[in-house]
Amino acid sequence: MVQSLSLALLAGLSAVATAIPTIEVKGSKFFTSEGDQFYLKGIAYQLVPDDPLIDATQCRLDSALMETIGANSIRVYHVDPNGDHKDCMKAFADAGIYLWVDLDTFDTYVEQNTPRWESDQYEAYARVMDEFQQFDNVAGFFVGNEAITTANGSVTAPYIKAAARDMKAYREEKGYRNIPIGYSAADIAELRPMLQNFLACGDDESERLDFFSLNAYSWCGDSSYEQSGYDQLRANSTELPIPIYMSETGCNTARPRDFADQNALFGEMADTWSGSIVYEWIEEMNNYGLISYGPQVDPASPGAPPDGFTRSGTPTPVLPDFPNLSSVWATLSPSGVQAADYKPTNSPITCPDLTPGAWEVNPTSALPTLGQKHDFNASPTSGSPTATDDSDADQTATTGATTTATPGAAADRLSHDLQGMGVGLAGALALFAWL
Ligand SMILES: *[C@@H]1O[C@H](CO)[C@@H](O)[C@H](O)[C@H]1NC(C)=O
Ligand SMILES: *[C@@H]1O[C@H](CO)[C@@H](O)[C@H](O)[C@H]1NC(C)=O
Ligand SMILES: CC(=O)N[C@H]1CO[C@H](CO)[C@@H](O)[C@@H]1O
Repeated sequence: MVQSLSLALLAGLSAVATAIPTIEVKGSKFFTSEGDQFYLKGIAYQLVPDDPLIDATQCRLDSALMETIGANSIRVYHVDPNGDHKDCMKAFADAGIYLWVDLDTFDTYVEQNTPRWESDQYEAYARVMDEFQQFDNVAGFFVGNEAITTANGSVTAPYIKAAARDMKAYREEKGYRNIPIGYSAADIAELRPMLQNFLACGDDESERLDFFSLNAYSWCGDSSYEQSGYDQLRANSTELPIPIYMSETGCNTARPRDFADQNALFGEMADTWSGSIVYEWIEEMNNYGLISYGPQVDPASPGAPPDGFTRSGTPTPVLPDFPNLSSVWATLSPSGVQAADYKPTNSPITCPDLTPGAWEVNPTSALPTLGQKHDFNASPTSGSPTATDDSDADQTATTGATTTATPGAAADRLSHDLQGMGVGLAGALALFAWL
């Protein structure tokens, strides 16, 4: 105990003395500012709907436990730009943990029923960037999470790309550090690989994402690199000029979870992919938790949390999931390449062809400008809302709608959970008023 206390003190001191290196993109990989390749060992972290990075005590408890299993990243879906995040961000930095955070808020995210990129969105995204750019352990921003949730959602892609373009421009204009800006996609088989390629395509670096990431739940239980389709995910990413990683993974349909996909991500795929974020830290109704803050209680009992899942306190590992992830990660630490030795070889890629019923974005159209909304009565296009030819758009949209369940189905459900929170913001806030 004495020994671990003094070790903890030493760790605390050295954290004060040395700032955490920042994360940057070079070619198709992430590097630390010290030149080491960076692979995410991440965990999705959203204890409360509006902002889990306010309660410093909680952040210290959680980051300390995450550090014991080698996590180096958390993903947070919603933050309040007006909150004070200094102590939480320091707690995570002291534990060597980076933040990947969504710029979109509950009422401003780009979504496929009403694709748009307008000033209320721009301003809300900018406020989150203004707050979080100050922290060296912010590794990346998302301009959206699962904005597209069905096979016929491709017309929304240009709005995602426009959001990234404008947020990159805002970052330059303000003189902020080059914090990577990307997107987190639902895994929709019908849109592979067009969506990732569209968001990464073109010669103009200022118009493409800095990274792409995928929420994939296709590796369940006793699967394999081939059976899960991960081999295809790798094969379809080798030409990508930007980094790619899994922004959610951890299928839970087969128990216990053994996180065997991590072996592939940090093994066969490590030349192309940059690691993953495991879904998720807190145990709640969806049963993806790595830890809990105590046993579920009867929601009807006095003072009980609305869903029975306590959302703060001392984290207790969920068994055997937590130790399983710990032991898998312990064996995986690809060294990758050093930035100085890495010469990016992937050239810019061309934008996917317009394919009615499959990918309804014209590769030669300009991206939407700020203030633009999608007109579903107009044609398949990425550009002008008054573009012509909708003769086969309606017909193909119908074809697109007959999509079958895919590995993305699980991700879709998660996204619906999250979007449900978004749509029912008032409800969600009321739900958490007891906190
Ligand atoms: C890989 O790309 C091909 C087309 O280039 C596509 O048919 C296939 O479904 C893709 N696979 C995955 C897993 O994305
Ligand atoms: C897209 O498909 C969904 C079903 O997956 C359907 O509800 C929706 O109306 C379709 N959208 C368009 C624009 O056709
Ligand atoms: C990879 C790993 O550690 N798997 C373990 C997960 O938990 C089960 C049940 O305790 C063990 O049998 C596995 O070996």
